[in-house]
Amino acid sequence: MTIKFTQWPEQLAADYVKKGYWNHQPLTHIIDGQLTDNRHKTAIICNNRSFSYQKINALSDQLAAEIAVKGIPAGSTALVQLPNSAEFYVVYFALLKCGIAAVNALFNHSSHELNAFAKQLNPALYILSTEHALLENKKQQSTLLENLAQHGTDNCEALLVSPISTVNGNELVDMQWFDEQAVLLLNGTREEKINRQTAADQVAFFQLSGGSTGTPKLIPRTHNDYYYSIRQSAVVCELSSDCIYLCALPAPHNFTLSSPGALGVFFAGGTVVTAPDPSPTTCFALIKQHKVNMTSLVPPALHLWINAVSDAQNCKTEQLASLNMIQVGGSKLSTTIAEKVSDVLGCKLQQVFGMAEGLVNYTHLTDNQWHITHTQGKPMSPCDQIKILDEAGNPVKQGEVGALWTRGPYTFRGYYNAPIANSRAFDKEGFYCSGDLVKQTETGYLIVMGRNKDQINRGGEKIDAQEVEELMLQLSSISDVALVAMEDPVLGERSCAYIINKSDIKARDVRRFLREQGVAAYKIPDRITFVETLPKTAVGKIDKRALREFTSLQLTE
Ligand code: OOB
Repeated sequence: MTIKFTQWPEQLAADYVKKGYWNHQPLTHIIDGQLTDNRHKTAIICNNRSFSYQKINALSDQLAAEIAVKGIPAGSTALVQLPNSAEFYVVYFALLKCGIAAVNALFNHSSHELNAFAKQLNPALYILSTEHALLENKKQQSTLLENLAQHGTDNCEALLVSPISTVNGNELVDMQWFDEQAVLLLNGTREEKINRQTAADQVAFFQLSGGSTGTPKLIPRTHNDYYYSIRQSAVVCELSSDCIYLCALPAPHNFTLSSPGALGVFFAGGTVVTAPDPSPTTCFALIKQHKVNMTSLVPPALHLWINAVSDAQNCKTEQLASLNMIQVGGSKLSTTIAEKVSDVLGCKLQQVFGMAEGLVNYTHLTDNQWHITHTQGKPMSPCDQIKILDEAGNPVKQGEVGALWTRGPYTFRGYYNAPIANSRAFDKEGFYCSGDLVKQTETGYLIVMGRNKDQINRGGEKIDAQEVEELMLQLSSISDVALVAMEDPVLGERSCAYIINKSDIKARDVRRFLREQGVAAYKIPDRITFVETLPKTAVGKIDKRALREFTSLQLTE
């Protein structure tokens, strides 16, 4: 059983292999590579527990064996939602070993998002954290868990993971099958080694798209393409086994997983320290305690870090003494903030402009200050191809703004099972339209200037406007609605809903309704404005550009 997905054309694929971009190794090779010289080195520090490479490998072997015993075949899919923790990586590698392709939901996704993923994938296995609020909702009949209750014993399995557990003071991972009382403690009881990995040119797992078409979309990532992006990221970011990386943003996100992220750090033989959130209070203490030298942040978190240090000078900089480099990406970083990083935080800045679909751009550590503070970096691979096109589809002149199209050895070729979205997102040559408006410097670096996709980038968290609009339209008192971005000094953007109201529904009713639908909190509109009409374009569509301009005028008044 293999998962269907859009493959790269044969000739290109052969070329990627010939040039060594694709090495035909499974993603678990990342850990295998450390099992000789580095096996006793600490791979992960999570709360008060630390796990060597050997331990992570053994735990994922044992979990893979437990999953295999349940009879879930290779080629199945799994829906996983775990917090930043060692368990996240144990599960990640275990599922790879079983040949089960996981979609890793973000921890702040709620039942609406999880249901949408489950509907598309029909997972044979759910892996959820017992600490997650969703499990509380079990009694409140969330559709997802109804699903689980129905299928839990026959069609699909569910594994519950307790993130923090010490049993008799041992490093154990505590997991429990949904339908069984017995707690499954991964303590080496199963000898069998499972190796049912999918072929390297097949789907290893799914990344999540930020979305802009109303339905959350899944991005198939193969071992070959993802492993290449990890190796190349590790080279560009000059990672070595000395790297001690703080994973403070959500672990499944493409930034913290592979750019170079935790997988890049494992590849280099370094150590990943997990943080439950990116706040200065949480992170500064972890940095000091574990001598962290690298981390990745979204711009709003960087903003908080800079403020925290500026407010309390010496004691904070002393806490950050080991920190050598902060990567910032996910949304546009202002030049003013970028310029403060080295002075205030005493470390280097690297800008990262990436996407779960593939292409990742980095500024390089050796770049001059202008490139580091004013650009979002250049494509990391010599084999990345980009086109910057005007509205008519013609290449813009060098330095002019246009839409970014890209293809290459680690940029996907199609969303999972989404032919209509794919026909719009790709051109005939297989270039993917990222929905970003960029210009390119003479030196080949990209500067992100805006967006032509219907999305709000709320401090790195992406909101698919259409998805939220469609939910609001389910309220019979709303006859039309448009969700647009409004500028925000901290988050960069927040969301504003313009609503045409048929009766006298209140903003709080709309928010309550969305919460009842199980929508992730960051998607609930920050501002709701009731209007008589919505501006329309010449072809009769809602004119979102006009609405955004109207919003920014209102904010500056
Ligand atoms: C990262 O991935 P996604 O899939 O959550 O979001 C991708 C989109 C890009 O198309 C762009 O619109 C925006 O996020 N973005 C940036 C940016 N980095 C991402 N916009 C402006 N400046 C930047 N530096 O966000 C992602 C994936 C891998 C590495 C880093 C970020």
